[in-house]
Amino acid sequence: MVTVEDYRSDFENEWCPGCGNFGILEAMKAALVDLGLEPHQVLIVSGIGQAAKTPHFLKCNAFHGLHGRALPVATGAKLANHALTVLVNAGDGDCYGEGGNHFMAAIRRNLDITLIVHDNRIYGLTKGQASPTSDLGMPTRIQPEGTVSEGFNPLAAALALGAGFVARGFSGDKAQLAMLIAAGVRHKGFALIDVLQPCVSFNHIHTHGWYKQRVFDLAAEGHDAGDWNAAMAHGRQWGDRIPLGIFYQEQKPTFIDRIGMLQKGPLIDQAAVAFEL
Ligand SMILES: Cc1ncc(C[n+]2csc(CCOP(=O)(O)OP(=O)(O)O)c2C)c(N)n1
Ligand code: SF4
Ligand SMILES: [Mg+2]
Repeated sequence: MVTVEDYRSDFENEWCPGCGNFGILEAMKAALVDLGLEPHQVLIVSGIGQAAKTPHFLKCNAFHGLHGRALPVATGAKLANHALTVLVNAGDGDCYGEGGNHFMAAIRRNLDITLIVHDNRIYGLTKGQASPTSDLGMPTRIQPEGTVSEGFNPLAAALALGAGFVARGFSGDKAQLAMLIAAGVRHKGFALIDVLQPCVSFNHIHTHGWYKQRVFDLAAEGHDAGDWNAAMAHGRQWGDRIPLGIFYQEQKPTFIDRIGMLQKGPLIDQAAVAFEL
């Protein structure tokens, strides 16, 4: 039986003490164990950033690539071997900024990939510039008078693009986050889990305590995850009360369902390749 120990890596971890990334890493391990997945069945893909170092700290198949380019790599890997469980770890800058177009394309394709975005609302690795999810007017080390762009809302954008699984977790609630990650992996199709992640070094506004005072569980308030309009309304909710949980879930045909030759099994097991739709 697979255990958390099977995923323990010996890589040295230099995330700052107190960083929310630790909670996400623990929740990922718990989810993979809960799913009963052996490390050889799992591929974790990332781009560049503090979040993107996550695959180093999990002992399974991993690909650490270029900034903003995790989703194209994950797409190729999933198409070549769709028997693999593929997860992506990305930062808010990595996924919604440099990789924004790939985010849109991945939702539209609906490949069976789980995307976990470590949303610290800042560029952490490059020491504190505003990211796409930094709110309008948020002061940073580089923009002391505040950002001059509107913040990007990933949940509302994903819903508007037709995503079949849209969720938000919090690194400070590992049990709920592990549940959300496992649900995202179980969902057949593209799954977005945006994770509120404090960056203790460069985001002094969205701290662990700031989130603790505001987050609430959508499920406990009777939210119907099949109701797109309610999901969108909660997706736009921010401020004194911040919802967590599964905002929306709908089963749709995946990219693999739509391609005839992929029905015959993973490409890596097929001797001759003749493309047919
Ligand atoms: C194409 C490209 N542009 C910019 C950079 C520099 N860069 C590296 S990490 C990073 C920001 C990372 O922020 P985020 O994705 O939010 O991850 P975090 O470090 O906050 O986890 C930037 C701008 C790069 N490596 N490649
Ligand atoms: S800079 Fe921020 S995101 Fe990066 S390790 Fe430190 S606390 Fe975490
Ligand atoms: Mg970031």
